[in-house]
Amino acid sequence: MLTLGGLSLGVVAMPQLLRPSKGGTDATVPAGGIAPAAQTAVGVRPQVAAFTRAMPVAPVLAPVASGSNCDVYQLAVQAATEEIIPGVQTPVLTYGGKFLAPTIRAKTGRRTLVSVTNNLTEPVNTHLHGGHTAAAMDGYPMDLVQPGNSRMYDYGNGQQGATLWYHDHSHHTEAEHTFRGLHGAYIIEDPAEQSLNLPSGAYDVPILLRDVEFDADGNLLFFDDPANRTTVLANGVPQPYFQVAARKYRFRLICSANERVFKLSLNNNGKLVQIGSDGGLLPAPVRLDQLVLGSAERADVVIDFSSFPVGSQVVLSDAAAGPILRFDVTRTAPDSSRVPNTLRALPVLPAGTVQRSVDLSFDPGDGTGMPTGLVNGKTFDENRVDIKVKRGDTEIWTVTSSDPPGTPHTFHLHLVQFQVLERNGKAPLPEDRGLKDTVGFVAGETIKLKARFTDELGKYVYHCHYLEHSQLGMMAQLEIVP
Ligand SMILES: [Cu+2]
Repeated sequence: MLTLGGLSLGVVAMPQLLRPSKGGTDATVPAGGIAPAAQTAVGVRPQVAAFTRAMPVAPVLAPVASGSNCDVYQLAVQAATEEIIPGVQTPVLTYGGKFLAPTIRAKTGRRTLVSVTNNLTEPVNTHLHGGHTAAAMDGYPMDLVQPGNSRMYDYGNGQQGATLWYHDHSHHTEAEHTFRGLHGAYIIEDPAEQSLNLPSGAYDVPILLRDVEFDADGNLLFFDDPANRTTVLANGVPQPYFQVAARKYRFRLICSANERVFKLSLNNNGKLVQIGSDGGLLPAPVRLDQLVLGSAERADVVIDFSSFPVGSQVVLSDAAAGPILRFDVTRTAPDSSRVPNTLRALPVLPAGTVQRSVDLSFDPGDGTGMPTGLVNGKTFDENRVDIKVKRGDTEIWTVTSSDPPGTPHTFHLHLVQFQVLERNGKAPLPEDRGLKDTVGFVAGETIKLKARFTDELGKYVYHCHYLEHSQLGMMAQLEIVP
């Protein structure tokens, strides 16, 4: 069910209000010249036979040039079609021409320069989610790449190894652009992790999980209740299979759904061993029967298929959506990898010296149109700095929502990884562990987190990562000052 502040969102009202007219642009023209789905379109659950197509693994993007301490990449944002449903060509937005965007594999301490060219007919930009990135390179919502233009993003990759992702962050179109395909995996490999001997190479596989809705013609249906996105895609494919060897794999799970909390488990008594979260490795592996992963969160898990005989099938399911991916154990393979009992200690942060409260909510207005997203009672304004943070400070933030109880949100802070200290005055939940940049919660809950703002100066946003919420203004900005 749709719970934007307890309101029911009219389908017809959404295009105008989610995409305000800018400079005479027809607000109902979907992104990038994609053929518009009728506003009255209704979602159709495509009939796709389960486990008949292989899950693709995104190609690793090859640099176009490399220096002694940097790699240069090119990504073109362009419209394309993709056969998501067998026999149906679906218009999508892409980084590089394919719905499943290429993976960028960076290294800790080695710069990455990414030139993004906009081949659409409307502005885009790119944010490296979870990146400890200079403000000018962060994909600020108003820092746009105009049609026909290119810009270079310069990522220092000074942080420890982590599973990040890149996605569009252009204000008022971030939700639609990301939904239609503008997102991909960005992995920072860390030489300091090599001695751990975790599964690597072909056994280190990113999996982007997201939900989607189609209309009767196979178009992606964005302007509808997100609760109707009932088809789940793993690396862009509904219910694929993935052939594995009877050995350990590291899967980097990325929830790239706009509004979703996955509750993932394996059948056949399979275990998910979580080794990392948003910002990198956990202090120690955690054996899970169920993994909770909400919008924009990541979890690195190891699955050991050696306990399954060749010929076995192990299904990854979501508690709500059902089976989403089947692992087929098809062969044996040598395995010298391991999951050590100790992975990587969390950084010890100084005591917090500044306390802040952040409240995410909706203003329902007069109830006839779309609500307005608010942070501490104010909708996003690029000309307003909501808080000033002194560089180097460690702060304690208390995050709540004054919406009707149960309204879901997910809080995302740019630039830094934080540690969740408490949830509802108690110890954090399993999904809160490790270094986080995104944390899901519902109205009525209280999240207390701690972050240290190091290195960079300038303006960064913090917002709800239910992207339709940030698109409606549930976003604010901080400025880091000397
Ligand atoms: Cu929200």
